[in-house]
Amino acid sequence: MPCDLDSLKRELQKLCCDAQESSQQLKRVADLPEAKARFLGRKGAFGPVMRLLGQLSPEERPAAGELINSAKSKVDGCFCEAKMRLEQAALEAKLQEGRVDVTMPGRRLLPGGMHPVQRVLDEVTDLLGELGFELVSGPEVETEHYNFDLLNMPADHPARDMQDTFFVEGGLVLRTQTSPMQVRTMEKRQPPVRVMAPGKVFRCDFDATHSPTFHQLEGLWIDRDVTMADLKGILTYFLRRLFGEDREVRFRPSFFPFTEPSVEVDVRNDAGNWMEVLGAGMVHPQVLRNVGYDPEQVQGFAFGMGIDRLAMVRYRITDIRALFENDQRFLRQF
Ligand code: 2NL
Repeated sequence: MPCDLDSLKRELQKLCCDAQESSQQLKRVADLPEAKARFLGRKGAFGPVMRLLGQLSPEERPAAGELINSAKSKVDGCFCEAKMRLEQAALEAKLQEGRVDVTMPGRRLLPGGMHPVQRVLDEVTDLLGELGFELVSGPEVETEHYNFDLLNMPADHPARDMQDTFFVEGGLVLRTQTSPMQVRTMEKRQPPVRVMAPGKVFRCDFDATHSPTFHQLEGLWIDRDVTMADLKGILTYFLRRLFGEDREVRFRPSFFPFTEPSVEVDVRNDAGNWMEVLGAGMVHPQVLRNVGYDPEQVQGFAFGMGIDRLAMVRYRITDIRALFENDQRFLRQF
């Protein structure tokens, strides 16, 4: 090692050159601390130089110290510069990677449409709500007790046949109508009871006019003196609100096991044809007894309608399958 000021200068110059070169060759921020330590660290290249100080004469030492300090800060400056350069490069790379082409055309948003079945259902529940019917809903998987027995359809009744009903493990069925919900409501409450029960129902039947899953809404009004006249008045008003003020409405005698007497209700369409839209009747005394009511004290009417059928009449849809195939070209019309 040299031991005079001149050779110290030369040595420091060489260190500075080395540091500059080393810092300029750095490629990653992560490598920087180690490279810097090789010069300025505890065991770095400046160590031997410091030891050299001791060998100089006391007169030379202050000047030598100054030279060393200035060299150190030069070296430090080299690495500072390198750090800035590398950080800038990393930022550029990151920006480049996440670049967004703001001139690209956007994705087209297809407007959603309300399904015709939901539209009709909303309309019907709004209307019946105005008339004082409260909405109730319940399970789609039912016991045979609620789906059939309490509705006056005993075990040997043809409606319980395998061909119509989906049977589920454990003696349960997929409800074939929404009446079980009305039965459950009557069991829980005392008259007056005025409720509507909309929902999915299930029948083992599948062709152009039948879907295995469809939508039904039933209504029920029980009080001390609800009569067949109320049934006719309310249903006529309801259908005219739905299909138009001057719509012709017709009641035909019919049969259901859970009502007596029973009717079917038609409206005349624009082509002059009668379309069946409702089934209804005075609740059968046996059904009233089954839920713990006294048919000598209370009576009332019930009605049921297929919402899918109503939507088909309303929107002149001829194939029921259009309602659940979810073809965008069809649904977009609503
Ligand atoms: C139809 C006919 C109907 C009922 C449903 C009912 C419910 C209870 C008691 C008595 Cl809890 N009846 N519901 C009555 C008559 C007809 O539906 O054509 N549905 C699509």
